[in-house]
Amino acid sequence: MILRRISLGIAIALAFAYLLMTPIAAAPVSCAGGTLDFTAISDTPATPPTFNVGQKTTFAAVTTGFVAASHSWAIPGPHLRDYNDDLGTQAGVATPQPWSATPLTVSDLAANTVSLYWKPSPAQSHPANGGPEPRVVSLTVTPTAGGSCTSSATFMIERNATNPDKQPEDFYTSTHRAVGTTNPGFGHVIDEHIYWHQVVGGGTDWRQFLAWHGHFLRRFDEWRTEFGYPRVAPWYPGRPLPTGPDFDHPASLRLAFNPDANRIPSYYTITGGTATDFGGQTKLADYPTVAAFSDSFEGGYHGTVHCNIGPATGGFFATSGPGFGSMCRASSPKDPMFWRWHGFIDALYRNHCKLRSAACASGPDPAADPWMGDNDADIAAVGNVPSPAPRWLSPDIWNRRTQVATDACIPRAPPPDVNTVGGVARDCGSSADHENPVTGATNYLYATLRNSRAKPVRTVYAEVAVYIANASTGLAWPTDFQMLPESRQMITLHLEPGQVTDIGPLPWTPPSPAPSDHWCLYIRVLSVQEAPLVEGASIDTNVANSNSIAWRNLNIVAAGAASQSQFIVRNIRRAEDRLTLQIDVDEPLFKKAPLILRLDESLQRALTEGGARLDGLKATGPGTFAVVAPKARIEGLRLAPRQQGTATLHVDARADAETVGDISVTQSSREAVDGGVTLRVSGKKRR
Ligand SMILES: [Cu+2]
Repeated sequence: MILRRISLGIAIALAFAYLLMTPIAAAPVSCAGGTLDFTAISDTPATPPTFNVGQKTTFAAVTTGFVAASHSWAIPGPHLRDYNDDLGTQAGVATPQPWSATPLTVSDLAANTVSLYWKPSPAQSHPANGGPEPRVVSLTVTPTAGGSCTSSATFMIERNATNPDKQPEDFYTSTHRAVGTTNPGFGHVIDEHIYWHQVVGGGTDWRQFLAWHGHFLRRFDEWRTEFGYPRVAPWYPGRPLPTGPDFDHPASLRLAFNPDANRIPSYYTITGGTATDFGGQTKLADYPTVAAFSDSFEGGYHGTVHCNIGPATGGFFATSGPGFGSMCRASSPKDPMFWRWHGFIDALYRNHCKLRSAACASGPDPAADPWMGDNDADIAAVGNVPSPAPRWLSPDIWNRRTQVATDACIPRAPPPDVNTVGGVARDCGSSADHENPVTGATNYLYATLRNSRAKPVRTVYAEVAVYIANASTGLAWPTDFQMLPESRQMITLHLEPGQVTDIGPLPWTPPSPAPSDHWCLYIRVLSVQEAPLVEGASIDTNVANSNSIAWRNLNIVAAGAASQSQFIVRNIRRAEDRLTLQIDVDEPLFKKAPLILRLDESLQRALTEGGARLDGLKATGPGTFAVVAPKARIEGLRLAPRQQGTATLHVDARADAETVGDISVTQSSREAVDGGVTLRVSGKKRR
C-alpha cells in the first residue's frame, strides 16, 4: 500500500515535470543501421530550443538499433557543471560555506547524459545585455560495430529581459531540488530559507536574523554575477513597488501596495525623530546591540512590509499550494521584491553596525562622499570645501506646488532634464524648477544628491533631513530650526560613483512663516560612509565647511511686478553685537527698479543706539530708506544676544517686465558672516 503510494507520487511528479520540461530532440541521423539523436530538457519551464542563462539543461543521447561504445559531446560555452548555493544552514556549520562553481569535465562530456547551467557570453552579460545567441551542440558516438556518427542541433541561449517568469529569481530558487519534491519551484534556496525560519530562528552566530539574511543576499548576488546579471539594488518601501519583468510576480501573490503606509519608522533612521520604540529609542544609534535592533525590527517593520506586499495565503512553511511564493510566507524568496526589501534591511544593518562600531557580517562600506551644491560656483567646483559665498542659494533643494505624477525627474537624466507630465514642465534639479512654498497648502520638496567627487565609491544609503526656519539673515543652528517630520523619508540607495540623483517628493504643509514672509530651508545629508557632521551655531560656517549641508533662503518674485520680501534680522551670537547689513543689487535691476528697505521699530532702535553708519541708503521716512547705490550698507545695528527685528525689502519692477536679477542681503557680526537672504526677480512666471 505504502509502496504503491510512493510510486504513484513519483509517477505524478514525473508527469508534472514532463509537462513543464518539454524535451527537444535533435534531428535523428542514421547510424550503424539504426539512428542517433539526443534530447534536451530542463527542470524549469523552457521553450526549446531556447534556454536561459542559469537554467539547468540536460542532454541525453537517444540511440536506436545499435549500441554506442563511447560518447563525445561538443557543447559551446560558457557554461558550468554546477555551483554551490548552499550556505550550510542545515548543516549547522561554523561559518557560511563559500560560493563555488565547477566546470564540466572531460568525463562529463563522455557520458551518455550531461547536465549543465548556461552562462552568458560577455556580450550578453550586464551591462552589455545582448540578445539570444545560437550555440550548436553536437553528439558524436562510436558504435560498437565501428565508425562514428554525429548529431547536431542549434540552441538559443538568452538572458531573458521581457518574461517575468524567466528572471534570475525564477531559476535561482528552483534549482537543486530535493528528491521526491513535486513542486518544481521548490528548490534548495527556498528550502534553506524555510529551514532558517522553522528551525534556526534568531540564532546567535552568523545565523542570526540580520547576519544570515545578509549572507543569503550575497549568495544570490554571487549567482547573479556568475550568470551575467547585475547585483540586486535595494528598495525602500516608502517608494512605490517597482514594476517590470525584473520585479513583477503573479497577481495572486501580490496585494495593492501603499508606500505611505510602509515608510520607515523614524527610530530606524540615522537622523531619528520624535516617535519612540518600545525601549525608548528615537534613532538607530539608540539600539545598544545588533540583537536589540534585530529584535525590534524583525517581527515589526520587517514582517509588516513582507505581508503588505504578499497575501497570507496557505501555511507559513508550505512548500507548494496557492500561497507558495508569497512575500508573507517562508517561501518569499520566490518574489523578486524579497531580495530588494532585504537589500534595504541589510543597508540598515550596516548603518547600525557603523553607528555602534560593531563587528558585523555586512559592511563596513568604504568612505564615500555624497554631497549637495551650495550655489552654482560650488557645483562647478565639485563641492570642494569651503564653498564660495553666498551659501544660501543652493539649487539642490527646491519646492514645487504640485507633485508631478510618477516623479518625472527620478531617475534623473543628464541636464537639461526637462520633463512635462500632466502639463507641468520641470527642469529637473535646477533652480528654475523651484516655486515659493504656499502657506497652508500641500507643497512638495525635492533634493538633488551628487556622488560625483573623486572617490569612486558607491553610497549605499543616504538619508536627508530637511529643517525650516522663518527667513532670516541671522539663524542659529539648531535653535531657530524645526525638522520637517517626514523628511528623513527622502532616502537614496546605491548612489553610484559619478551619479547625480533627484529624490523626493516630500509632501509638506508650510505653516505661516510670520514674522518673515517665506521659509529658509536647511538640509543635511547623512550617510555612515561619511564622518558625522560637525555643526556649530553658525549655519554659514556649517554650510561652508561641509558639502553634506545645503541651505536655501530665496524668495522668488515675478518680473514686471511690485513685490517685497520680509525677513528677520537677529543677533545669533552670545554677546551684544553691532551687525552689518550689506545689500547687493544686480546692476540691470538697480537701474530699472526702485528699491526700498523698511526697518521695524526694534531695528530702528538698534540703528539709533548703535550709532549706525549708512552707505548708499537715503532715509525717506521713519525707518524707510531708498537704496540709492547697487552696493548699500548699514553698519552698526546694535542688538543684544538673540534680539531680533524685521526688515522688508520692497522692489518695484513694474517699469520693465524684462528686468531680472537678484537683491541679496548679507548679515555680518563681529565674528563672521551670519547669513543672508536673496530676493530674486525672475523672468519666469510664478517663480
Ligand atoms: Cu524577510
